[in-house]
Amino acid sequence: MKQSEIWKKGIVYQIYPRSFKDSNGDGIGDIQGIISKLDYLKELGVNIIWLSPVYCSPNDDHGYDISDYMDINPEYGTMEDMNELIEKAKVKGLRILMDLVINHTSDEHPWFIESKKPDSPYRDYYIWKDQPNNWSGFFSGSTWEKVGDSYYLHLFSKKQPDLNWKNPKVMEEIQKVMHFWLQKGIYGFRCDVINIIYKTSLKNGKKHIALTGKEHYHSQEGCHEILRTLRKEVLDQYDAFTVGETVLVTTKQANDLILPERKELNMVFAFEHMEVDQINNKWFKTKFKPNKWMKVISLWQQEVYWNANYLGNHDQPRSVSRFGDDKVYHQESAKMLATLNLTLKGTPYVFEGEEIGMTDGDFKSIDELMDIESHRINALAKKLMFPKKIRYKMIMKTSRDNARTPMQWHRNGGFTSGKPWLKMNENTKVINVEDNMKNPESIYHHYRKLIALRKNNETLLNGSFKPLYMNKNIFIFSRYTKHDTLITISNMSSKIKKIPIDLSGEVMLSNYHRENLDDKTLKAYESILIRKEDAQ
Ligand code: ISL
Ligand code: CA
Repeated sequence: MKQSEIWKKGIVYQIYPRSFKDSNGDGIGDIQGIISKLDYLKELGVNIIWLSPVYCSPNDDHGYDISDYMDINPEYGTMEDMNELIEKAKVKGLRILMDLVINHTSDEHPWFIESKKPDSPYRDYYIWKDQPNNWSGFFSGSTWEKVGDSYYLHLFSKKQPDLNWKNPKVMEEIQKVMHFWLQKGIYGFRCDVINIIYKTSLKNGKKHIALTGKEHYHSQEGCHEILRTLRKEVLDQYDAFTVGETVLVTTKQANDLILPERKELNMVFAFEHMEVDQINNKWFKTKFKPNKWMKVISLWQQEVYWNANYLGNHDQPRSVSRFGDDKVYHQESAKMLATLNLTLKGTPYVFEGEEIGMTDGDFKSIDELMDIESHRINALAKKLMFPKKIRYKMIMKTSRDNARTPMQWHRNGGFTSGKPWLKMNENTKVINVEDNMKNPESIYHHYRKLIALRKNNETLLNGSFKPLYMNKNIFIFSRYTKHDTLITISNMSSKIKKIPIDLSGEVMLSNYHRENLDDKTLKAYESILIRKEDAQ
C-alpha cells in the first residue's frame, strides 16, 4: 500500500494511559479520559499519539505484561472505547500508535497457562529448559523460573515469560494481532525491546555485571528475519509505520534495522544519550555532563539514517530534572530542551507532561512507589547491605515512577476526582496545564510555537544536520538545505557564556525575548534558533 509517511513530518506524543486522565474517579487513567483530551493534543499540534499498552494485563509491569492482545484492560475501558478513540482521533487528524510487546506475554496469558503442561501444543510457544543457564535479567536476578520439572525463560519479571520466536506458530499469532489492530485504523506500532526477541542459543553467557547472556539474543540475524517477515506479510499492506525500542544498540546496529532497503523498521529508540549520566547501569548515576550528551547526539544525527528523538519516556526520569534545572531555571531549561529536541533531524517524541515541564516525583519513601523495577532493585540493594538512606537516594533518582506520576491538569491536580493510583506531585500547584495555557510565556506555548514552526519548515523537516560547535556547555548545530540554513544555539548550563563563534541571522525563536544577536552573551540555559542571513 502507498505510504503517507506522516511519521516523517509528524510529532509523536506519548501517553502513559494509567497516568494521563481518569474519567470515572477510580484513580486510574483511562481511554475515555484520553478522548476527553484529544482537543488539547490537537491544539498542541502533535499528530501521532503513542499509547503505552492498554491491553488486558494483570499489571505486574503495568501493561507490559499482556494477557490478551486483542482486548482492552477493563481498568482502561472497553473495545468500544478504543474504537471510539481511534475514530475520534482520526477525525481530528490524529493517528494512534500502539505498543507491541512481543518479546514476552504475561504468565496469565492463556498461551502460557497451556504451555505449563508439558504435552500441550502451546508448550513451544515459550522457552523451556530442564536446567537454567547463567543469564541475568533486565530487572536483576535470575531469568529462569521453575514449573514442575522444567524452567521457563523470562528476561524481565517472572510474570513476563519470553515467547519462543523459533516457533512459526508464534509468528502466525502475532501477525493476527497486528492485522487486528491495523484493520481498526491504527497507524502502526512501537515495538517493545524488539532487538532481543530472538534467542539464537540458550548456552551460558560471558559473565557481565549486568545482562550476562546477552550475546545469545542481542541483535541476532533471526530478529532481522522476523522483522522483514512482519513488514512484508503485515505492515506493508497498510499505511503504517514502526519504531523499535532497541536496547544497547550502536549506530551501525540501528541502521541495520532501519535503512529503507532492509525493509524492517522505520526508526528506533536508542539509549546512548540516556546513558551519559550513569556508570555501568542506570542505578549508579553520575553528574550530567552536557558535553557527553552533545557528542552522542551529534554522532547519531550524522550516522543514523533517521532518528527517533526523545528526552524522556515512561521508563526514564523527567528530562527537565535530569538534563535541565527543575528549580531555579525550570522554565528556561525546559524550553531549551524542547528547542533542542524539536530542531534535530528525525521524528520528535514528546512524553506526556514534558510540554509543561513536569518534574521528577516527590516521593517521601520507597513505599510510595508502584514500579516493580524499583522494588526489585531495592530488595537487591537491601540484600547487598546498602543502608536505607543510600537506597532511597539511589532509587528516587532513577525510579521509572518519576515519569509516571499523574498528569498535572490544574492547580488541584485535575487528573482524577478520586485517589490517584500513584502520588501526584505537589508542584501541580505551580506546574499545570491550566496555568500554562493561560500564560503566553509558558513552556506549553514554547512547545506550541516550536511544533507549528517545525511542521511547515522544510529545513527542520528534511535538512541535513551539521555540528558547528561543542564545548563543555555550549551546543551549536545547523540544519540546512541548498537554499536555507537554520542554527540552534544552546547554553546547556546555568553559567553565563559568550557565543563562541561568529554568527549572524534572524532570530526565529528564543526563550529570553531575544530579538537579535547583538548581545553575544548567552544567559542561563538560553537557546536561540536563527535563520542564517545569507540564506535565501
Ligand atoms: O528501562 C530501561 C532503562 O530504564 C531500559 O533498560 C529498557 O528501556 C527497558 O528495560 C525495556 O523497556 C520496555 O520493556 C519493558 C518494560 O518494563 C518497559 O516499560 C518498556 O519500555 C518490558 O516489557
Ligand atoms: Ca478510570
